[in-house]
Amino acid sequence: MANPLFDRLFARHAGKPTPFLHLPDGTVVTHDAFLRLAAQFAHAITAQGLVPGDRLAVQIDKSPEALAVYAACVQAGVVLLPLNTAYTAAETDYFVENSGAKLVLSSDTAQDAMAPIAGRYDAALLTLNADGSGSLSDAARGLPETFDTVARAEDDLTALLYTSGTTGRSKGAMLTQGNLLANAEVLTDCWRFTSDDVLLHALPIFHTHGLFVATNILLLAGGSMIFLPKFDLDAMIAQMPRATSMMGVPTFYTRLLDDPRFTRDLTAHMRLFVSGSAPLLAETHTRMEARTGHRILERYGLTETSMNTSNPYDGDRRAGTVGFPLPGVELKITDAASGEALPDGEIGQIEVRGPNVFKGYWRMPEKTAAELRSDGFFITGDLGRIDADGYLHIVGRNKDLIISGGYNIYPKEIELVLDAQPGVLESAVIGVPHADFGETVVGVIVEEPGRTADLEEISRAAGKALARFKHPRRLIVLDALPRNTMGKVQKNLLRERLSDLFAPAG
Ligand code: MCA
Ligand code: AMP
Repeated sequence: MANPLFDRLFARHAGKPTPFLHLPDGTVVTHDAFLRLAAQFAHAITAQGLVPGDRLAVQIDKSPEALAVYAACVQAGVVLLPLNTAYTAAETDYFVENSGAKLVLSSDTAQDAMAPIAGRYDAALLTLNADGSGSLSDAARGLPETFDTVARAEDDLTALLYTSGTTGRSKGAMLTQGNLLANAEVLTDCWRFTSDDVLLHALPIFHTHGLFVATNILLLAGGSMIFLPKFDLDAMIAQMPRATSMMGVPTFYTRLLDDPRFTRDLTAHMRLFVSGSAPLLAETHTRMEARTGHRILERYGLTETSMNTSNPYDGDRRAGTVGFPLPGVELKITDAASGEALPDGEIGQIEVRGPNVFKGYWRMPEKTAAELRSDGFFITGDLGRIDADGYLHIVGRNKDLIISGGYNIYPKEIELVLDAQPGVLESAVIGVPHADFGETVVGVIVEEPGRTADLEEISRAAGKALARFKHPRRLIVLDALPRNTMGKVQKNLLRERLSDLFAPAG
C-alpha cells in the first residue's frame, strides 16, 4: 500500500548496500542497514501502542539511530515531534502536553527529568543515547528487520515542528507527507543533487534545515552524508575534502572563514555551499568567494513552509538576496494593513502559497486562521521587496523575533520570565548584532520604584526556565523603556542604542 514519503525517500533503497552515512570514525552505515534498523524501531515503537497519527516526542542527541527514528515514524505513520536538546524540562513539559505525545524518547541522562513529564501526560518513556544504546535499542534488538509500511496519503501528518509565537506560546506546525515530498523534489532538482553527492552534515536534526532540507534531499538523490554530531571546526576542516556539498547557517561560514585552514585547496572537491535560516551578510558572501572561489547559494524558508525561494544554481547568486520563488511556490508582497498585493520594488509582508505550505498549527485554529489565509497564502511575518530582476530581498521582520546562530528566539517568552522576577517592573528583550551568532539576546530591565533588581539572581532564574541559547547575554537596567505615543515599546530605539555591545568585528 502507498506511503508516498516512505516509498520515495526510503523504500527505494531497501536491500542496497550503498553508503548512506559516513561517520567521523570511518564507519559507513549503508542504506540497507539503516532501513533494517528503522524497521526494528518501527516495531518497537508500535509495540508501545502507538498507531498512525499518534505523536512521538524525541529529545535526543544526533546519531544515525536518531535519524532511523525519523524513518521508523514515516514507515509506521507515527507523527515525529523533534525537540531541541537544549530545551529545559519546563520547556519540554509544554511540548509533551500540547502535542498529546504517546511516547517520549530521551537520553538515559535526561530520563530522571523526563519521567515526571511523561508520567503527567500518560506518555510512555524510552531512551536512545548518542552512542545508539538505550531502552529503545534494547526493545528493538531481535525484532524483524522488515516492517509492513503503513498506508498514508499525501495529506497525512509526518511531523509536528514547534515554532515559538509572539505571545510566548509555541505552536506546532503540522507538516504533511506532501509538504515534505514536494519541497525535497524541487530542491533536489534545483540544486542538482545526485547519487554522487556527499553532503557534509553538521546541522542539528531537530529543525527543518538539518532534518528535512538536508536529509530528504540526499535520500531522494541517493547520495550520502558525512554525519557529524554537531558543528566542530576541526571535524569540518578534516572532512571537507571528502564532501561535495554543505548546508549551513551563516555562523558555519563565519567560523570557517575565520580559520586559515579553510582555503581554495581544501574546498576544491566541493560543488555547492548552501546557506539559510538567518541572513547571510553580504560581507560573508564576498569573503567566501575571495577565499575559496565558491559563491554561497542563499535560500529562504520557514518551519511552516520549508523552502520558498532560492538563488539560482546556474546564474547569478546575489549577495543580500534570497533569490527567486522555487518552482510551484507563489510569492507575493502585500500591504500589512490591507493584505493587498504591492507592486515589485515596494516593501511589504512576504506571503507564500504552494504544496510546501503546512496544514496549520496543531489544535490552534485561531492562530492558523490568523496566519494562513483561506486562499492558501501563508503570512510569513518577514518583510521583503522584489527587485527589478525578480530577486527577493528580506529587509526585516514584521514579527518580534531574534535569530541567534540559526535558532529562533521569541523575546516575549524571555520577557515573561524577566517580568516575573523580584524588583522588575517591566522588561524588553532585543537582539543586537553579534560577530559569531549574527544576533544575540540582550534584556533591558526597568526596576520597580524603590527596589533594586538582583541581576545575577535574574540570570539564574532565566537559566532554569529557558534553554541556554535563549539566555540574555547581557542584562541592562534603564530608568524607562522608550515608548511611542500609543504606549508601544520602541525596540528599534533600544537596538540602535545598544547595537555596539557585541558588534561584529570589522
Ligand atoms: C549554542 N549556544 C548558542 C547557540 N548555540 N547560543 C546562542 N545561539 C546559538 N545558536 C550556546 C551554547 O549552549 C554555549 O553555551 C555557547 O552558546 C557557545 O557554544 P558553542 O560551542 O560556541 O556553540 P555550538 O555548540 O558550536 O553551536 C553553535 C551553532 C549551533 C553551531 C551555530 O547553534 C547550530 O548548529 N545552529 C544551527 C541551528 C539550525 O539548524 N537552525 C535551523 C533552524 P555556554 O558555553 O555558555 O554554556 S531554522 C529552519 O530550519 C528554517 C526552516 C530554515 O530556513 O532553515
Ligand atoms: P523558523 O521559524 O525557524 O523556521 O525560521 C524562519 C525564519 O528564519 C524566517 O521567517 C526568516 O525570518 C528567517 N530566515 C530563514 N532563511 C533566511 C535567510 N536566508 N535570510 C534571512 N532570514 C531567513
